[in-house]
This record gives sequence, structure tokens and C-alpha cells, in this order.
Amino acid sequence: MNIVLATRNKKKVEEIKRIVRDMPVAIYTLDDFPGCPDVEEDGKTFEENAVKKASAVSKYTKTPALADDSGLEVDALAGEPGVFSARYAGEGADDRKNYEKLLREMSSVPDGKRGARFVCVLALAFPDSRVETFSGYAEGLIGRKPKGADGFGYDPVFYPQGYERTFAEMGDKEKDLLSHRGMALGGLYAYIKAVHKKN
Ligand code: ITT
Repeated sequence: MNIVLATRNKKKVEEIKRIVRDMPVAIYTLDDFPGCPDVEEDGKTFEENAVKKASAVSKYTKTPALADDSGLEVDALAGEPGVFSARYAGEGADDRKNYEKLLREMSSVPDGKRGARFVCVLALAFPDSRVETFSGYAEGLIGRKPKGADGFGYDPVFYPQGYERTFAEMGDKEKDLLSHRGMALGGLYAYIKAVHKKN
């Protein structure tokens, strides 16, 4: 199956390509389809945004398209930044500004109340308008200062449950085994295998 990745986030492209390496799919990116329009992410849920992004790109490219909508839900902030994770510190904010804002907002939150989870919803849309979705979660805690240089986004401040290292202090393989994106891609893998078996 040919799949075009409906994302402009280079770090997501890197992670997704790495995790689907062994799947029977040929991966394309938006670089292969110059002129593909941007999609406004105005959904209230990860699923709405993922479906919207994948459907628009599949329609334009006439190819199955895979979108990833993801973010961080923090318990002490009533689930924020959630679907606003990419622009938490404002439109065009970079990863560092976003996690610095998060650490400021969390500065008075005690150790026992720093729970959070990464959420990833993948949507695989087909040119005939069918859409399949796959979800993944990674539970953990928000630290008090950034640690590590790998990964992206909020990785330097996120400690997956049971670990004393942040995602940004882990190698690729370790993050992929624990991450929300790894879990959601596991669902995609099972789907693709089932489709292959049928055909
Ligand atoms: P596309 O919509 O083009 O895919 P985006 O970066 O705008 O790219 P999202 O709207 O889904 O993507 O925002 C996701 C944000 O959530 C992302 O920018 C990170 O800040 C954060 N995030 C998602 N997955 C993450 C991960 O594995 N590690 C750290 N932060 C992550």
C-alpha cells in the first residue's frame, strides 16, 4: 500500500518512518506533493483534527493518507494543552517556548499531582472517503526542569510511568516502545496485516 504522511512536522515524519520500517507500505511525504494545501486544525478533539488532515491530503493526492494529531494532557491543568499543544505558548511558538510555559504553569504543582499523558490519534484516509483511526497513550509525569536532547516537543519534561529518564533522555527504540505514537502505529500495523491477508 502507498501511504502519504499528512504532516509538516519533520520529527513526526522521522518517528513514523522509523516505526513503520517493517510494514508492507511505501511511504511518501508532503515534499512529494508540492502545492498540497495546509489544513486548519480547528477540531475540539485529536480525532477530529487527525481525520480532517488525513481526508484533505488523501483527496488532494488521490492516495491513502496518514495524519497524526497528538499532544499532552496534563491533569493539574484540566487536560491542557491538549489539542493546543503545538501552539501552547502562542502561534508559531517553538518546542522550547511551549515546554517552558508548561513548566511555569506547573511551578506550584506538588510532586504527587504532576500526572500527564501523551495522546496520539492516527487517521488513515482513503480517496473513496473511508477513514480508519488508531489511538495510543503514554502515561507519565511532568518534571521540574528540561532533561535530555533527543526527541522533540515536550519530550525533555515528560517522564514515562516507571522511568527516571525523560523521553528526551531515551534512545529512539526505547521511546518508540513506550510512546503514544508507537502504540497507535501498532494498531495501524495490525490493520494493514489484516488487509494484506484478505487480499
Ligand atoms: P502536523 O499537524 O503538521 O502533523 P503539528 O506539530 O502541528 O504537525 P499537532 O498539531 O498534532 O502537530 O501537535 C502536536 C504537538 O504535540 C507537537 O508539536 C508537540 O509539541 C506535541 N507532541 C506530540 N507528540 C509528541 C512526542 O512524541 N513528544 C513530544 N511532544 C509531542
